[in-house]
Amino acid sequence: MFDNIPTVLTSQEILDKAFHRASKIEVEDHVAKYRIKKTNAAKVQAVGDIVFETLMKYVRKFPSLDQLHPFHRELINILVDNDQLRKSLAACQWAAKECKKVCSQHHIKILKGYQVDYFNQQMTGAYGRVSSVVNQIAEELLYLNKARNIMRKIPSVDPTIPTLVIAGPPNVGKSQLISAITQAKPAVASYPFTTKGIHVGHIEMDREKFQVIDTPGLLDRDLETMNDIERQAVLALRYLSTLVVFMFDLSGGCGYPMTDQVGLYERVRKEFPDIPFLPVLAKSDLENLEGDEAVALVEKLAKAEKREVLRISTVSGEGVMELMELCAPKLREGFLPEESFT
Ligand SMILES: Nc1nc2c(ncn2[C@@H]2O[C@H](COP(=O)(O)OP(=O)(O)OP(=O)(O)O)[C@@H](O)[C@H]2O)c(=O)[nH]1
Ligand SMILES: [Mg+2]
Repeated sequence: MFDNIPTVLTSQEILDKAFHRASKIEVEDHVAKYRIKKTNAAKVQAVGDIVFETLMKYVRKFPSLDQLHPFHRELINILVDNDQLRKSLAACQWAAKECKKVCSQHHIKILKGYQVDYFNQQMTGAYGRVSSVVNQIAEELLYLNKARNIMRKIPSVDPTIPTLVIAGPPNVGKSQLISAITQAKPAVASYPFTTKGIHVGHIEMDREKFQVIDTPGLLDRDLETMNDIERQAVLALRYLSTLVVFMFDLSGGCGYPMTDQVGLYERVRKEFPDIPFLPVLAKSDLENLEGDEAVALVEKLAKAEKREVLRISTVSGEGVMELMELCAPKLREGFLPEESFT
C-alpha cells in the first residue's frame, strides 16, 4: 500500500552523497584556470541537483494525505501524526528549493568570475550553505524515516470492497477466526492485546471476493479514553465495515466478565447504528463459565438484530461454515450501488 516510500537518508548521508558524487566531476579545458572554473561550476550545480532530487523524491513518494481515503488518512494520523508529517514534508520541500537556489546563485557567480581563488571560494560557500540548510532539517528527516518504516507496514486494505470486520473484547479469538477463514495469519496468543493493528484477509464466496479485517481488542470505555491500538479498531468499524461479527467469550478464558463484554457491545453498537452486527458466542468447545443468564443476554442482543445467536469454535470447527453462510448475503449487498439502499 505505502511500501514504495524510499528509505529517508539522514542529513549527513544526503550531504555525503551529494559531495561525493560532485567530487568525481572534472570538466576538461587546456587552460588550467578555465578547467577549475568549469569544474567548480559543474560541481556546485551537481550538488544542488542531487540534494534537490533526493529531497523532492521524498515529498513525491509520501502519499498526499488529502487525497487518501479517510480510513488511511486517520490511520496514518494515529500511527505517525498527520500534522508532523505535513510539516516535515514541507520542510523537506523548502530545503530542496533553497539548496537549488543557493547552488544556482553560486554557479552564476563562478561563471562570471575571473580568479581561481574566487572560483574556490564560491564553491566552498555553496557547499557551506547547502550543508547548513540540509542540517536544519535533520530532525525532520529522522522523523520521516521513522514514519516511512511504520507506514510501509500498513496492510493493503481496500475501503471500496465489501468487508467483514471481526470485533470484540481482547483475547476472545478474533485473530484465530480470521486465520481459520482466510489466508491471513495474524499472531494468536492467550493474552489480551496480542493484535496491535489492523490485519486483512480475503475470502471468496461464489466467485466474489470479500475482505475480512481482524481488529485489536476493545475495552468498555469511551472513545476519548481509548488508546491508539483501540482507535485502529474503531477506524475499521467506522470506515470499512459492511458487516460486523462481534465475538463474546463465555468460557472465562478471555479474562473479561460478561458484564464488560455486553457493555462494550452496547457501546459499540450505539456508536455505529447503521452497520449490521452479528453477535456470536465464541470458543463453544469450552465450558460456559458465565452461566445461562450470559447466554440469554447475548441471545437478546442477537434478537435485536433479528438473528439467532451462533455458537462457533475454531478448535472444533462448530459454526464456522454457518457463520460464513450467514455473512455472505449481507456482504453481497455491499456490492450493490449506493442508491439500492435508499
Ligand atoms: N478453546 C478455544 N480456544 C480458542 C478459540 N479461539 C481462540 N482461542 C484461544 O484464545 C486465545 C486468544 O485468541 P486470539 O485469536 O489471539 O484472540 P484475539 O481476540 O485476537 O485477542 P487480541 O488480539 O488480544 O484482542 C488463544 O489462546 C487462542 O488459542 C476457540 O474457538 N476455542
Ligand atoms: Mg488478535
